[in-house]
Amino acid sequence: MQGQIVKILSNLYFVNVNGKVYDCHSRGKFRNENITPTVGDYVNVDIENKYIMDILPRMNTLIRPFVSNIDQGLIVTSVKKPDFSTNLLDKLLVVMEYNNIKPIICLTKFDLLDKKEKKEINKYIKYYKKLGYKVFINNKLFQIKKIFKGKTTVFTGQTGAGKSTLLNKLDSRLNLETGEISIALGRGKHTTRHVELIELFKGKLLDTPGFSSIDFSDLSNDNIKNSFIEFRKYNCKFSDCSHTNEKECEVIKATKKDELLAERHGNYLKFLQRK
Ligand SMILES: Nc1nc2c(ncn2[C@@H]2O[C@H](COP(=O)(O)OP(=O)(O)OP(=O)(O)O)[C@@H](O)[C@H]2O)c(=O)[nH]1
Ligand SMILES: [Mg+2]
Ligand SMILES: [Zn+2]
Repeated sequence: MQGQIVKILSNLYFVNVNGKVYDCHSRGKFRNENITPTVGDYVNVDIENKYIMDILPRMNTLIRPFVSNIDQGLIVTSVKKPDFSTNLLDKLLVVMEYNNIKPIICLTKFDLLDKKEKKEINKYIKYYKKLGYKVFINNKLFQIKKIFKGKTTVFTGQTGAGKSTLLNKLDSRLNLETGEISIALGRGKHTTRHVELIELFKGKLLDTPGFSSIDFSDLSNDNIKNSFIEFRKYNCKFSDCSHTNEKECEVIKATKKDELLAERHGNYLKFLQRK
């Protein structure tokens, strides 16, 4: 029988087969082959003995969170507590672009901003929208609900950003655990401890544990460059221009003219140094 892994708790794999969930073990052969089953994997299962027999070919796999077969990523980003960071947002955008996952931005905790701070954040919203990314505020539930139909969407973002809170607001029956963040540190503690696939709004939604840093050491410099989508429209003198210090670089010129957000280009330079 074919099914999909919806949750993993230590060495137990919860597999949904035609709407019924079975707790299965994985076969030793995966370990030998160095394959680790992830949430989102389609698998062949031996229901009688509750064993995962094969993992079907994946469309894609993310390392952090460790999930497979994802269409789109809802990048949940707080504007305060933890403070808004273009660095983290751009990192997630790069990872999504690289893995052919459609990124969608969802900002949380707008209610904690004063007027001046809101204005500042609006500048970024405008920029990311101009790039073609959808940007939602987490109170626009009616609009957010529409994006899930027929898609597998991973909720990703920093710990304490409000991923589980948003899911609970989308459907109060979920009753997912959410956590107060430490005010003293302005940092979150991990509340969600495992990935869970939830069927909702005719789509599949994955709540995941947050993180405080992402490393993309497996991406080459070119992978990173190509994931900054606004760079694509510039024709630099040299087609292999790295957009770092070349004299005739159109990307650098555009940044100086404020056509390109200086922080985006700054993040690009940092990412090349894997920072
Ligand atoms: N003021 C305010 N607080 C929010 C908002 N969204 C979430 N929170 C609070 O932020 C804290 C963290 O929310 P969670 O939903 O647990 O965050 P998470 O992203 O799921 O965190 P992890 O599971 O650790 O990755 C909770 O105390 C929420 O009540 C918001 O829009 N405004
Ligand atoms: Mg959570
Ligand atoms: Zn260039």
